Amino acid sequence: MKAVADGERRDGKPVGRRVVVAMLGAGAAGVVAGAPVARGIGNVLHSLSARTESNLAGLVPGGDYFQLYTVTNGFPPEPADYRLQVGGLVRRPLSLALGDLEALPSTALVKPFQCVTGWRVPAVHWEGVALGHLLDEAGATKEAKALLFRSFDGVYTESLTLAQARLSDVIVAYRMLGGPITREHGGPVRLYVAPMYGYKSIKWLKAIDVVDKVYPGYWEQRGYAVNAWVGRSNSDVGAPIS
Ligand SMILES: Nc1nc2c(c(=O)[nH]1)N[C@H]1C(S)=C(S)[C@@H](COP(=O)(O)O)O[C@H]1N2
Ligand SMILES: [Mo]
Repeated sequence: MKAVADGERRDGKPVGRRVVVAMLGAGAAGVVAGAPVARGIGNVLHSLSARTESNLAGLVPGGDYFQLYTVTNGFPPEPADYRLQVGGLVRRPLSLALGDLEALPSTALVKPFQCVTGWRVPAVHWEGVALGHLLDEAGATKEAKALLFRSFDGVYTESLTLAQARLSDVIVAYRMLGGPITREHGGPVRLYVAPMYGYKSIKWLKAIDVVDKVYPGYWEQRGYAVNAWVGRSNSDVGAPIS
C-alpha cells in the first residue's frame, strides 16, 4: 500500500461535485451505505460552504491525501500536443509547448494544498514556471488588471488579479508529487496558487487571458470567494504583507 504522506488517495477514485447532487437528492449523507463517510460529508459541506463561506468543512476528519475533483470528465491533450496560450491584453502573445515551459526558469515549491471542503495535503512538491515570469514574457499592457484562466475541459475557469498572479508562489506547474502531473491531477499542466484554496488551482490549463477586470471563475460564480486566501480575509484583494 502507498504511504499516506505521498499525497495520493489509496483507491484512486475521482470525487466530483456530482456526488453532492446525488447525495442531496437521496436526502442525506447517511443513506449512502458503504460509501466512505468523510468523503461524502466533505462533498456535502462543500456545497454548504459555497453558500456560507463558513469553516464547517474544517471539522471533517480526513487523511493527508488528495481527493480528485473535477466538474467534468476533462479531456486533456497528450503531453506531446500540449500548448498553453497566453493572450489578451499583452504585447507578445505566447503559445508554449510543454518543452517550452520546461526550458524556462523553474520554481520548485514544497507547500500545502487545501480544498475548501477541509481536506489538506501538508507538504506537496511542485515545480513549474512562476506565473509572473510568463506575464513578463508576454508583456501585460497598461489596461491589464486581471487574468482569466481556461481549462481544456471547456467548462472550468478561474481568476486572479494581476497583483495576486505575480506572487512568487503562484506557478504554472508541470510537476507535482515528484513526477509529471498525472491526467487526474490536471496534467500535463495546471495552475498552483499556493496561498489560496484548491479551487484556484485550475487543472488542464489551456489558456491565460489577460483582461481588464476580474471575471469570477466556475466556483466563484457559484458562491465561493474570488479572493480565496487560506487563513486570511476574503475581502483582502491585494498581495500579502510578507
Ligand atoms: N479543470 C478543473 N480544475 C479544478 C477543478 C475542477 O473541477 N476542474 N476543481 C478544483 C478544486 S475544487 C480542487 S480542490 C482542486 C483539486 O485538485 P486535485 O483533483 O488534483 O486533487 O482542483 C481544482 N481545479
Ligand atoms: Mo476544492
